[in-house]
Amino acid sequence: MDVAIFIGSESDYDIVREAIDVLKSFGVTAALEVTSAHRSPERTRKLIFALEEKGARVFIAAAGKAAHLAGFVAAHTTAPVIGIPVESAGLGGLDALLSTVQMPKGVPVATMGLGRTGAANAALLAVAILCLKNPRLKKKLKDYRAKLAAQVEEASRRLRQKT
Ligand code: RP5
Repeated sequence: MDVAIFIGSESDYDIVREAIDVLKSFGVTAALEVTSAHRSPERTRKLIFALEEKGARVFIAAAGKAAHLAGFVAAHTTAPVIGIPVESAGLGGLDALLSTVQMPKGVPVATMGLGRTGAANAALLAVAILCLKNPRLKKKLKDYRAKLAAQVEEASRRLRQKT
């Protein structure tokens, strides 16, 4: 297992599924755990150490509201930590975004954008980190980017024909 994914609540699963799908498409293995910085801090602490032991090289943490999960993980490991802020009722996710992004100097969290796009990008950033020591994975990431570029050209061609 290469990537450990934590979600603060089962209700975050729908968002983080996007990250799991992207990782799967790259053949990157991941372990998913529901664990909370606030509701189960001791479980979270133990899981960080246990999953590092099992080979996790990147952590992804998704949480909403006063989202301290990614920061909590970052406080317990020197592995790269990627945070996904999750939207919720009330403040619409701005609460989670600011809680995740505003880490104190010394303990960074790579904070993604909100929602499914943020989750997909979290997986892609994890892949980019793993690529540093995996040329085969790097080739897959380059192919993925080439596909995106081809889609842009194709969209432009389609619209040109309409105008
Ligand atoms: C956070 O509070 C979770 O990450 C979730 O996004 C939010 C709401 O949790 P539930 O009340 O749905 O369990 O800790």
